[in-house]
Amino acid sequence: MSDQNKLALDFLEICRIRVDTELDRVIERSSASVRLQEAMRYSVLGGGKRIRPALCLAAAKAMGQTGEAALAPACAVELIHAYSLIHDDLPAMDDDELRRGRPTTHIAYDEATAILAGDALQALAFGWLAETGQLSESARLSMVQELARASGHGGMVGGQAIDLESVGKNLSLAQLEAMHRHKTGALIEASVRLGALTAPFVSEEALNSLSSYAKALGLAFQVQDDLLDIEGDTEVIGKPQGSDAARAKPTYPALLGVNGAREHLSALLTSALESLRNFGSEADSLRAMADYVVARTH
Ligand code: GRG
Repeated sequence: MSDQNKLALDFLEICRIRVDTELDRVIERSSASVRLQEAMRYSVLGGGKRIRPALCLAAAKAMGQTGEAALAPACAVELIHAYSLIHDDLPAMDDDELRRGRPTTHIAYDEATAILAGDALQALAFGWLAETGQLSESARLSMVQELARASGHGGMVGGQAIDLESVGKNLSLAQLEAMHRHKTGALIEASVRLGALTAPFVSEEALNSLSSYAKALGLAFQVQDDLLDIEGDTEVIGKPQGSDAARAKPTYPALLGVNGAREHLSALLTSALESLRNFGSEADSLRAMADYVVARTH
């Protein structure tokens, strides 16, 4: 394991403990029925890498914010992520029975409870962000706006809609990237921006650099996800675009070939790291996270 990867894994573990402790406390305190609360806890605290909260905390650190102020936005982005996974797994969407090695929420509970748990987690994310005492009123308002943009029709939900509409179509690379920029990229970018916005002062230039970093990283995340998806499915790798398997879901390897997708991944990593060129060692956790995202094995 490279030193960078060790750094990222240690950082992720520290973030996981901090964030999970908070998430557990806040869900416990919620006024949901026992069953709904259980489903919320099951979906949020049952594993997961915590990439988004770690990016949020790493961006805060890069801006000199090492206190507790970034904890609420870090938890909020993880709650939005958890809600998106619950809804994505539903029969009307991807219809998956397993997530993180366990039954999906609608299998472990039932469909209605899963929908409600997702809805409740989304509302909890915005409420938490709006109410946190660690941030000024204007910072909270900016963050709520950023998170709404990233998770709604102009971001994650919009990307999911494009994804559903593109099944069976041959997308160009530009169309594929546009879909991923919305579906997964927007929340990853929001995670980084929210973290940065917890600092008392953030220059426009620093925020733009962090956004560029996050945009490249968001796409890199998806390329690596596509590569990991086909690793266990060599039949799909061998199928040319236009075959049933390639048409079923547009992916980077289907468009660029496996080697092309790997080259693209490496170019995105270079671009993400280059965006941090004006930052010093305070951005080392962001650098380690970028290396981790492209080298991850799950
Ligand atoms: C249905 C509202 C709604 C949105 C769906 C982002 C999204 C849109 C769905 C997520 C489902 C999915 C499989 C997206 C592809 C990106 C991906 C692999 C997400 C999983 O993220 P990780 O790897 O998950 O960070 P963990 O389990 O580690 O938290």
